[in-house]
Order: sequence, then C-alpha cells, then structure tokens
Amino acid sequence: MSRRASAAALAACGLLTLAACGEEADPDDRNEVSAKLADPDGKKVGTVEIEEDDGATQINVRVSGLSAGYHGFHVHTTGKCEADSAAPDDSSKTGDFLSAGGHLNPDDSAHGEHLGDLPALLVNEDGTGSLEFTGPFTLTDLRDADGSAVMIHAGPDNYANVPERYAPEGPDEDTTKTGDAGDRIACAVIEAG
Ligand SMILES: [Cu+2]
Ligand SMILES: [Zn+2]
Repeated sequence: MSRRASAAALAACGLLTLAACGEEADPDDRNEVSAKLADPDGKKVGTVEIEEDDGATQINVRVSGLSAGYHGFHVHTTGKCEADSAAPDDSSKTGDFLSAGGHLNPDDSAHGEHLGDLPALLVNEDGTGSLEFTGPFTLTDLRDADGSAVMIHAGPDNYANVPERYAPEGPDEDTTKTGDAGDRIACAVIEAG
C-alpha cells in the first residue's frame, strides 16, 4: 500500500469504532485472543494467549508471583472477573471471581469432562510457570454471548478422580462440580465475540 493510500485508510478508520476498524485492518485478529490474568487486587500475574488455527486451539499461559505447586486451571462460563462478587446462579455465595460462574460445560458433564477443564498449571519454586497445550474447545465456544473467563485456583484439581475405596458412593456434588481446587486466585476475561 502506498503511503498516501495507508494514510487514507487510517483516516477512514478514525470514523469507525476501534473494534470495527481493527477487524477491517486485519481479519485474522479474530482467530487470536490475548488476555491478562490478574489477582483479586487487579495486579497482573500472567498472560493467556489463545489461538485457533485449522480447527485446533492452542493455549499458551505464563504466570509469575504465584505460590509453588500445581494449581487448578479452568475456563469458567462468564467473562466477568470481579473480586468479592456473587455467583451468577446463587447470589448467597460470594467470594473472589465467583462472578465468572462455574466451569464451561455446555454438555452438562461432570467435572473432569467439562469442556472448560484444562491441564493443571505447575508453578515453580520461583513463582513462575508456563504451559502450552491444545484445547478441546474453539474460540467460538469461549466468545459466546457473555464471554468466558480463564481461572487459576489456589490448590490442585482432583479432576473428580476419587477412588471408590475413599468414596464408595462416588464423589459429592462439590467435587463433581469443581475438582476441589479451592479459592480463585487469578482470572482473565475472554470477551464475547
Ligand atoms: Cu476453575
Ligand atoms: Zn470442571
């Protein structure tokens, strides 16, 4: 594009909203999302990048300043990361990032098979961690009408894998919903598409 033509495109751009302008300038933008992971105080603790290419969705996450060990890691249903907020389906429950709802679960499965169940995030002794994997969902699944949220928990996730000798009746509802990964310590908003 000549310098004059790109200046004209830029001027036309100014007349549109920024979002519409971005789409027009680079249609491939829609296949990639980058979101900030923040703690309940709003402090950045990492970045999550999600890229869809040829039907495969690659997720790349990097964190720092977290406690060492395995952390439960999921996509939750709603793109709202509010500290000390109420759960969308039960306003009597409040806590950090409860605004994001439960695990992304369009098929009504039990925990361990939720669409939003991700591999555990391992944080090293120095507080940093990174993870790259192929997800089972598409960007369209994540960018539905209310968006979604990528969540890191305080503790490890048991994927509802509780041996029968400990729970002859099977795991309870908490476990089959959450994997007992504990408090929500970092959250990233994936905006609606
Ligand atoms: Cu979660
Ligand atoms: Zn789950």
